[in-house]
Amino acid sequence: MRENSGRFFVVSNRLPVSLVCENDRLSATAASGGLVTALNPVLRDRGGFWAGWPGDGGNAGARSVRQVLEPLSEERGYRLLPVMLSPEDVKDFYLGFSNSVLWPLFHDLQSRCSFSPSHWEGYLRANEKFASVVEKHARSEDFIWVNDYQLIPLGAMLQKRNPALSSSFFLHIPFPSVDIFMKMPKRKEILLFLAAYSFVCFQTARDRKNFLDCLRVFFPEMKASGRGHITKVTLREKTFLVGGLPISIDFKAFSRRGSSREVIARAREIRREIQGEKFILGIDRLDYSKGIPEKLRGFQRALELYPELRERMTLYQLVVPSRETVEEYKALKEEIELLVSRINGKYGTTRWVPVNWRYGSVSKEELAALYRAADMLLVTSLKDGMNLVSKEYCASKGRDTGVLILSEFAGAVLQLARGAVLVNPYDEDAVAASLLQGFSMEETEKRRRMNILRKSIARQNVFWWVDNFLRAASGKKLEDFPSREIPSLWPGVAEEEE
Ligand code: GDG
Repeated sequence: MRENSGRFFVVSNRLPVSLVCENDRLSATAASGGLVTALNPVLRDRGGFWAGWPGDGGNAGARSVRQVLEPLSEERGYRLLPVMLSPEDVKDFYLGFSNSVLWPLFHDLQSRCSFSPSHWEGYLRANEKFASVVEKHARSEDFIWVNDYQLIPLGAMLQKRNPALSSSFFLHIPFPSVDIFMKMPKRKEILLFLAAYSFVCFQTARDRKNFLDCLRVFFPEMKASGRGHITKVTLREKTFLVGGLPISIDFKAFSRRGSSREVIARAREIRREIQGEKFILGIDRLDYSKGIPEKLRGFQRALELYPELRERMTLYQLVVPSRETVEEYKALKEEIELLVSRINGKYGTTRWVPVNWRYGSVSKEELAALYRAADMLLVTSLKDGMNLVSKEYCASKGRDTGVLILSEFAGAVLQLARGAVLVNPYDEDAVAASLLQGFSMEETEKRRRMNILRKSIARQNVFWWVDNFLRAASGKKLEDFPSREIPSLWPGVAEEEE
């Protein structure tokens, strides 16, 4: 190992663990979500730091938080660094600018935005808190990797504090087209913050193009050059790189888990539990961008248009809790409940319940068994940065076949279009037709498509993604980083944080 080589330093809004304080006892639960699924295998492999907000339990006090996080860092093979946020920060930064402005707008759902000047102030204030933690622990040779829309200003703030700290940025959600981006308050500031990174990367070439178009509109003097995945941009005498790289999963890990004896046995059990010939699966976080009501309406339409499918296919929808305190999300949950009971009331029989749904999360093994058991996976996102669930489904299938029905508006479509059945989630008739197509697809055709999908995901897996990201950002490869090293805290920092 090279003594002075730089380390991985990942920063994201949430840590990969959440702290909860109940009856004065602080405990940690593993967080799930796309960002964690993608980055966890990388840090587990290479070690380094992961800085982020540990959730509301983080207010328990620095000493108790450290007592819980220290052993977890040892267990995971990388150091977890908490960034403490106040309730005010959570209101203005997290629920405010991040989730009431950037999230809906970047998902083309501008009518769901609510703008308020205090949101912007909170956004900057919280980013300064992240900057202060990163500055304390990072060295100039570290690879600082900032993730997602909550932390756009962080790179510029770090540079201001210490010009030797340069960082790269990955946006996990889509970047909107110019006409939508124009509607955002502080749009120029957001572009300039992004331009402060040495490398800014998006999920797809389309997102990258949207970003470059926005730069051109607001800063006509900017210069862009280069072909392929990476564009070189010069703006206000600074040069930085812009890329488009689709995030992925640890294909081998999903494939192995999906083919384990326990998972296969559990998948058989699930098949017996689910009534009907064909089992259709949906797995989504509770979020309006995922198009869950649209999925349910499409399923209902299939039962209406094709009576031959009744009593023969069952939808199992797992909805993973998210942003539960927000009114809009509570309303979405109620809408789902209402739609499910309407469908079941209208079409259910003594031997068949058309839709089963569960609000909660399941273990990795149960998730693998669900993927393995399902005849079809139905993804109807109205807009999605990538959608890892669709990749996990194919990776978990092993020798079994299955049909992936994929929204045209998920980033994953750019890679998976050749093997998936594509659908416009806004068109109920089209969703219904895709279900009929999946239902009646020949075994050989399913196998042909699944092979294409698996090959493409195996090739462009998460390590491919990280390697390309690192190469573009720093000219380094994954192996150039120290292997599984848990960095110690700077001398003095541990005491200071007490
Ligand atoms: C954002 C972007 C982009 C779900 N339920 C359980 C569970 N999960 C895991 C899945 C998957 C992840 O959560 C969901 O990832 P997605 O990519 O589908 O969606 P987001 O969370 O919205 O992710 C998205 C992603 O970032 C990465 O860049 O693809 O577009 O919105 O990994 O497996 N995991 C466990 N139990 C569950 O019940 N263990």
